Amino acid sequence: RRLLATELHDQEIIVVSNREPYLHERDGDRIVVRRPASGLVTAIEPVMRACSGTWIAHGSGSADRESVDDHDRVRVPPGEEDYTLRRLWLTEDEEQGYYYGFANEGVWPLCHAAHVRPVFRESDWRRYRAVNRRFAEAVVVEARSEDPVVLMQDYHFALLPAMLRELLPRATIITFWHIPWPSPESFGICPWSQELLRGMLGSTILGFHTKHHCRNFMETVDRQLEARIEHEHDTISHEGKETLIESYPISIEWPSPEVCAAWPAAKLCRERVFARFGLRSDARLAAGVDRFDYTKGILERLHAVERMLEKYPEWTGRFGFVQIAAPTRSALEEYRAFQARIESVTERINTRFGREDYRPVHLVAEHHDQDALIELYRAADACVVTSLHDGMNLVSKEFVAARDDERGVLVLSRYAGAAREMTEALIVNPYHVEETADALQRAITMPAEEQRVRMASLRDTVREYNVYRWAGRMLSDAARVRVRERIADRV
Ligand code: ADQ
Repeated sequence: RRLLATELHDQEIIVVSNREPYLHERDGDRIVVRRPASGLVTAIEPVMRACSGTWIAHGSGSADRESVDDHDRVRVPPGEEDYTLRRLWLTEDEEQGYYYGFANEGVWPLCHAAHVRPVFRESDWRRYRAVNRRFAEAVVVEARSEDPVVLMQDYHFALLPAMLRELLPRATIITFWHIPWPSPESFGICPWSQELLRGMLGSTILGFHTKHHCRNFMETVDRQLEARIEHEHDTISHEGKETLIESYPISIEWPSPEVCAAWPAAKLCRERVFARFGLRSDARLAAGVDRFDYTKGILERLHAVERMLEKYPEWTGRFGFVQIAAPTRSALEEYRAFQARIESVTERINTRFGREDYRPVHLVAEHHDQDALIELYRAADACVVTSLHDGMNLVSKEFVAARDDERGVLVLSRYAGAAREMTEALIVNPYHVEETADALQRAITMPAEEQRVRMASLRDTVREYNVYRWAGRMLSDAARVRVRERIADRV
């Protein structure tokens, strides 16, 4: 964190993301501030606290929508006020077309191999373009210099880099794509694939979580645009501008000793969670924590739990699976149908294996605060991450960070970017129900010493490759490119 602050000394930093890091909600007469369930916010927030700057995002909290003008700025986090949050308020049409339509019914399924068909509507595309333009103009309004470092976040803003490049040619534009990049064939079905690629190539640096996503992106450009690709230097030159394509695996803020000291003991967490879900003291507990999204493999996870109970009947009455799922994008039919399906499968498993005083599956479709997540992570014998496709997956890293007792087993999908680093997890193919059920069985029966060895090694990895390293590497690459560009300007 200190290194990052040094790296950023005197540098103007602007972050652009769809989601805001703090939602101001009205609760009667009070305004309550809430952090959304979002991997992106989890990752960028500590960086912004370290370096100040301005974060521009779509205002989505209900509290002050009516009472603010378009140039709405607040200092956050509440009480600490380390940086400025500038909120852009979108109209319902804009939100519908840009966010729900093009970004979440188009690009999200396009980039995730989860077998949900993307939907491309001309009207959504027009809104997406217009909203990207509004954000580009907002960056110009907020910028205090002609060459800020702008960190663009994610698939909501594929067009923004090239738009901003026109408005602020000397800006250093770092775009981080938080979701996977698919194969050229998969991406090619998008009617506006070339426009998206051109937009992204306005970036100085384009970051993905893994080398595999970088390679997919370079191949996609190779097939679709007239561009020079230099694999040796990981660069793409297009219309006189060079973009560095690099992998930066995202992570979490590693908890400080003071933070860990304030956590309740793992034993106490276990007692509380067991009491809340009516589990016997000798039972085993597995947990899942996700946004309620079809890419997270929650259905496949339930099938694996069901198969495990079927195959190892000795667990009936002595095993609980708690799935915490934060409702997300509920305005979309696909998401509502998915949630209903999960609820009905949960019901079926509970009817099949439950008894009057016992339910094997507990589905809690709610957003939880940080303390509640830590309590669950520390209580569980296993954390189950079975994403069908995931850029990285931060839940797996949060679980490991919460286990300073070096207990607990991570079951992790091989299709999550995290599987590349977290090799001591039990790695599964989530589509393979039998394999995942056996991994669950192995996790909840793993001897303490094996748990310790695996967990200690996972903790070393996440501690070292934390979110500051993610941001630090990106920003020092940006600093190098900046120096090179400034020298080239002079000659
Ligand atoms: P997400 O798809 O949101 O992120 P993930 O990385 O797992 O996925 O992050 C989810 C975050 O939300 C975690 O910090 C988690 O604790 C929190 N969360 C989940 N359920 C919650 C609940 N019920 N209550 C409260 N908090 C909850 C996207 C990509 C990922 C990538 C991240 C960061 O899809 O692949 O890892 O961005 O780049």
